[in-house]
Amino acid sequence: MIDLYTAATPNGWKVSITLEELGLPYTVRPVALGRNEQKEPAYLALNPNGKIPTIVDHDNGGFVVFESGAILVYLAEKAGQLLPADRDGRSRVLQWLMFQMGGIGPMMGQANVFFRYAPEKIPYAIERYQREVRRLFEVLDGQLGGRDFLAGDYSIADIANWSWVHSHAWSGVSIEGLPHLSRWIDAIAVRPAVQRGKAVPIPPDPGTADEKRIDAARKILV
Ligand SMILES: N[C@@H](CCC(=O)N[C@@H](CS)C(=O)NCC(=O)O)C(=O)O
Repeated sequence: MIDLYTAATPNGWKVSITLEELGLPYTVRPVALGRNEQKEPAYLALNPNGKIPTIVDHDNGGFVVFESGAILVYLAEKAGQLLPADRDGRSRVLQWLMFQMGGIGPMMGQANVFFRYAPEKIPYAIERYQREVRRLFEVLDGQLGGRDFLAGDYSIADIANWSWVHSHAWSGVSIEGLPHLSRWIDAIAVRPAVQRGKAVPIPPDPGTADEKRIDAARKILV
């Protein structure tokens, strides 16, 4: 059994979607980011960076993995799926996984901070991050032209990027004029495992979701 320490955010969904796709049993351990539980000593002992997600694999002597990209690779290798075994195929998937970890995630994260959460609206910062996110979306669109998925078969690279990109509206970045990216977002969204993983840990309440997200994010950012 695997313990998944998570919250309802893109980096958390990457892992719950991967676990669902792989059919690996897991127990959800919700971490209340708004109450800063991720900075408590017991959690920092698992994840020195004080962020979600983290997994503890009790089938492997309680082995702990933090950093969502590393967790995805660990799970895919454990199950022997969603990451090719051959060197070139594996490298292609890792390239697009790193693209998400080093580009899409940090840039969309900053776009969200300045567009949604910052009490002071700074046009230069909002435009800088939104422009960079749009540029990265165009790179994804180019890669998806003529292929169904980012790197061969459906893989952890698709899961990692999708978990962020599907919420482009929250970052205030349009996907208009990017037909391959739009088609890929829709195709992944209807996968049953993706829908189950996206509902972890708690499906957001549609009525108050925006205010709750902004409120929780502001508490973390102070
Ligand atoms: N590079 C880390 C980033 C994780 C991350 O930023 N997690 C956010 C939620 S998406 C978090 O825990 N924020 C709480 C905080 O910063 O205190 C990963 O990919 O695991």
